[in-house]
Amino acid sequence: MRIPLLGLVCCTVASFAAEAPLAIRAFPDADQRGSNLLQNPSFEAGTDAPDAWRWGTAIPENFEAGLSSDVKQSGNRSVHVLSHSGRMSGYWSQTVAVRPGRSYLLSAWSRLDAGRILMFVTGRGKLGDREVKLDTRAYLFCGRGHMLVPVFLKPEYMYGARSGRWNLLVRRFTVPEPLTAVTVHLGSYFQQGEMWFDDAYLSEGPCPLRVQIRAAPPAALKSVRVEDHETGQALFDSGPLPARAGEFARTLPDLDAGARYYIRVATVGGPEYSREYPADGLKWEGE
Ligand SMILES: [Ca+2]
Repeated sequence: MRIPLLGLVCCTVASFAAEAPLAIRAFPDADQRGSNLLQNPSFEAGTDAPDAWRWGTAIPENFEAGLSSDVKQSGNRSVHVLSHSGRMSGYWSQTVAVRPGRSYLLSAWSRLDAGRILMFVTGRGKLGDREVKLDTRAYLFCGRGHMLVPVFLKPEYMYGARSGRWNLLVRRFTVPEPLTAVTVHLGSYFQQGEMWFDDAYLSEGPCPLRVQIRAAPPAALKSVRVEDHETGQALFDSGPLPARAGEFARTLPDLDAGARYYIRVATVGGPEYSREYPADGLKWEGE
């Protein structure tokens, strides 16, 4: 699937005190990879529920789950999960044919207004007598709704995703022998909350990172740097951008969209802004 580049709701970057006049977006460049292995990845097809996805939970009455036309990142719809309590988890799932031994990149855009998201991939098989399991996870939580917010803690002091903004979930994983199918799950993990998902993407092999930055005048871009999340080493440096540059858009073929980075943007006569990729507060678990 092609992740639409235009018409997206651009989210601004938080500085320490106020919203910055910059929109920074980074995501897997699906155009460079071509096919999406997921069906109905933007949740546009279906009447009561999205085609090709199934809803699963052990306590159905704990959830409201379905298509949403009010909140979407692209097209006309997203898929929605409202969890009334933390008693149970619930997920939208889809099973996909894969090739053992190959590396895959899974990503999805999510809006989390409260609660905890879990995006995970599972698979199970037997290699001789040995049971083989795949269980790889990405968690994202939101400080809003926490019992101490906003009375004792300001929302911006809470670690985790900011509510009302589209966040990118990303996970790279390798399919163990002998699995030929895996199941992708997007949903709520044992916490009261509300969330939406849109533009899921699963592809085999390497996938480059695309970075798009837009400055609202009079702000202008000076330079863009992408750093390794762990070491801080600069992996890409644009050098000085043209005078009064308002936009920067580039696919970085050497940077894997399945890894973690800091994107740092210097502005002309203004502060430097930074953004974590894939999302602030995203936690990975498993292979
Ligand atoms: Ca959509």
